[in-house]
Amino acid sequence: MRLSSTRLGRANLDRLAPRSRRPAYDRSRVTPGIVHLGLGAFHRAHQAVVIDDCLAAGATSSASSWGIIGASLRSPDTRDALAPQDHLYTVAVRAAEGTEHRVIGALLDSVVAREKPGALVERMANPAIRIVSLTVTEKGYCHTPQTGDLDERHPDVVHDLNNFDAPRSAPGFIVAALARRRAQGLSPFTVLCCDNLAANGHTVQRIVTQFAALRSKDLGKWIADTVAFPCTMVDRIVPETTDADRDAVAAALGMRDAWPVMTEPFTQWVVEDRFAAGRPDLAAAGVELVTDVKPFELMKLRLLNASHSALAYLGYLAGYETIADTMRDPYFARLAAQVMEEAAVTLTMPAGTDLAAYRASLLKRFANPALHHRTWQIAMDGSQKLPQRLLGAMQDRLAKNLPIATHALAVAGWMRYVTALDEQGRAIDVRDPLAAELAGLAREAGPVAERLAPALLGVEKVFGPLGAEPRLREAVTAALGRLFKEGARRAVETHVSA
Ligand code: CS2
Repeated sequence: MRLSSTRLGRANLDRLAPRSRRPAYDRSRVTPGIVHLGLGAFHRAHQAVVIDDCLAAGATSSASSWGIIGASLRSPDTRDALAPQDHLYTVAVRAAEGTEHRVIGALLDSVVAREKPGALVERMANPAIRIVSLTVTEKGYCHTPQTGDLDERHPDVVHDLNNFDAPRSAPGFIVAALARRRAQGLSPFTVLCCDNLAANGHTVQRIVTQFAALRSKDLGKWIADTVAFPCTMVDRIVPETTDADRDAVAAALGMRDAWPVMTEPFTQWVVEDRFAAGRPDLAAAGVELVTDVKPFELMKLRLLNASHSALAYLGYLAGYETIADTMRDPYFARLAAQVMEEAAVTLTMPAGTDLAAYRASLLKRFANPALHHRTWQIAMDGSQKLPQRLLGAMQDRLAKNLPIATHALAVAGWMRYVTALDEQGRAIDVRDPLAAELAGLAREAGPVAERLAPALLGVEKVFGPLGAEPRLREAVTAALGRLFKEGARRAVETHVSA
């Protein structure tokens, strides 16, 4: 296959292969209204697509004032890929039946925070910016996942308090920009968290106000009193882009895109309608605006993300590379269904929600053979993910005296994984802010469930007081014992067949 050397860009939009969609609005009239922190694939396949729809739906000049400036906190890679193509990029929507390509125009510009932190603060302080949204992953908030409080000893927090106008962390940027706006007598922007944190808006509000109060009590109070932090539930599966994906997209577009994003047909965004400085017409783009996001967020974290993590740890250990591979094993498909079954009774949904249909749709999405979503990718940062995905539901079930065996197997899968040695004795590349601490505990305990489980359950930052709960200790220790004895493949088979 000979691939075209033409590069996607403003001047080449007319030459795109006819079947690919392109921005359905005059991009030259779009002005920035949003700064997004964390310009990763997820943002580009989710919120940016919605904004692209808003820009296409709105005919007025106020509708075109919601373009996005994206900021990568550290790496210049996304900027380096997208700047030469005028920040245009492709979303490839993959289903078993085929792939659809759509070029997104909502991203107007990008900055790399590490290179010019002051310039990013300045852009966020510009009064045209009315929303600062975030996808910086769980660990990007510099908080303790178990309590939801700012980790005041986090190196980036310490750095940012000493370098207030040249911060590194997401909370540091938000506080510095809000302080600048306050000093200039400007109204604040709305802070829109789009990460999978429990009560994400409230959690980020707490983190940001705690951070600001360390700087000045008045600033903390001003933020608490005036800034809106709506909660959101975001959902779309977005695996990492590979070189093979780039080639496939180039063949379909008839030109190269240095960084397209791959995703599934499904997308959902539920947003608490509480914006202090206006918002685009999100409903016109299919966003569900509600007064209380909590039930939807718990539904998604405890059904989708919990079973995703269970498949990721146990599937990886069983030798499966992707979620779709894992789901092809009927025992693992049953495992995912059982995690959802255990979690479902901990949820209270608004009337009219069809949880059974939601669960069935998740199993179908996981099995999508066109998505190459690596178990290793989802296994990342487990210490930051476990509390909201698995531990909350376990706590609720224990309070009702219900068994927790499937969740315990998932937690044990995480424990086995963070030992950093797989079932063949090969090293696992564990990516987690606590990786070294966890591997140290695993080395000390050795491959003995009765020692390793209590050692890891004692990691306060992850388990908090729940780690000492006898029924949980017993269930997790027993599950880990089976993983050591039988291996993940067999332990899952035995578990779901019982
Ligand atoms: C996944 C999520 O990587 C992970 O931890 O569970 O990124 C998941 O794909 C999304 O939350 C789906 O909306």
